[in-house]
Amino acid sequence: MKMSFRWYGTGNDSISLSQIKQIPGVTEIVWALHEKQPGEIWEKKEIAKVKSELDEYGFGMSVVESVNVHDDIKTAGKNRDLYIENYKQTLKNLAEFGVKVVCYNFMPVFDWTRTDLFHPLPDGSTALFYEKSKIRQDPAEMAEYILKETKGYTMPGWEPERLANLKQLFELYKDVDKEKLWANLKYFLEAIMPTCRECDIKMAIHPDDPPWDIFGLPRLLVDEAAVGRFLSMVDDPYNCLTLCSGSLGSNPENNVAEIVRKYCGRIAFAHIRNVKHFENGDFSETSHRDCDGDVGILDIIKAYHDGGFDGYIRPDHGRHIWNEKCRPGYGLYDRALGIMYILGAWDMLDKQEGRI
Ligand code: DNO
Repeated sequence: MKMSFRWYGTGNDSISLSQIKQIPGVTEIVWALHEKQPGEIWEKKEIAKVKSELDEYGFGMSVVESVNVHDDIKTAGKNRDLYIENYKQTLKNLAEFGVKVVCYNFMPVFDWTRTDLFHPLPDGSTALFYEKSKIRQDPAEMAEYILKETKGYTMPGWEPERLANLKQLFELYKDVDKEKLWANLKYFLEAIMPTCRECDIKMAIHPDDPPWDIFGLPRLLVDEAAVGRFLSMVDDPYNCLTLCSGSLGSNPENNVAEIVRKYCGRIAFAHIRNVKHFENGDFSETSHRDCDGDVGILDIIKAYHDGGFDGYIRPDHGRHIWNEKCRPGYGLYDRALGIMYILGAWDMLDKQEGRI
């Protein structure tokens, strides 16, 4: 397992590389060119700039999160082949800098969705929260609220330029039902797999967050059956998963540890996030400690360990603690605590097996 930390880049993150360097065990930075619009080619000189920043601290740049997929690819729009060619060129450029895993998602219109970005928790901290009843309301109203609450940071998946055209975006997806979306995903993956093989880059899809349809839009990667369908639909070792425990785990029916056990060999990137469920269907994100949430963090870590997981892992969203001013879910302190929790459990398992 290789421990990583998501960083949004110089001038785009409240956290510095020198701070991350002091978190024990982190060897990789999960990065992206956040100013790029879906469909644009990532140029070598832009990638080289990030590499030189990371080199200064001895961090690897093996994982990109995300190279976003253009809506024409998701909807089989008229320029999909052009954007697929651009995607392949981006993969080739990334491969030259040692990138091994590209995380992406295939969610229509919205990426991850929450109704409150700074919800108060009983311990005085705040965390991301999902209130089911709010989702039935107007999506435009919600997009406006989310953008206002990002406190000046850009939120991946919630690019103001895209969301300004929300009506047109919904229009694009009006004839795209679940089966069409599956077919468009298959078309995309089959087109890029030869490039992935040639470049030795694994494509790692992020599950839908939350794992159910919202605002009438179809969502695909929602449970174990869907994960199985996805992996057999394009049965290629380069077609992999970003297994996000908090996304799948938002549905209490999903047993995330079981999914990890079943598909460990096809998980290229692990997101460890904890979530607490409420009876009315709401959920709150919590600390990474197993007993603070319901997804079974320790069972999940054990499942990775038993499966000999040697991919990349990162603590996912944390709470906002100690008055930290940071991007929602992506502060320094609680994610650093999360890393120590994950490494503590992992080291103990290694020790029990005489590996350390
Ligand atoms: C949220 C993240 C997602 C993820 C994308 C991958 O915090 O987990 O935005 O990066 O869905 O494309």
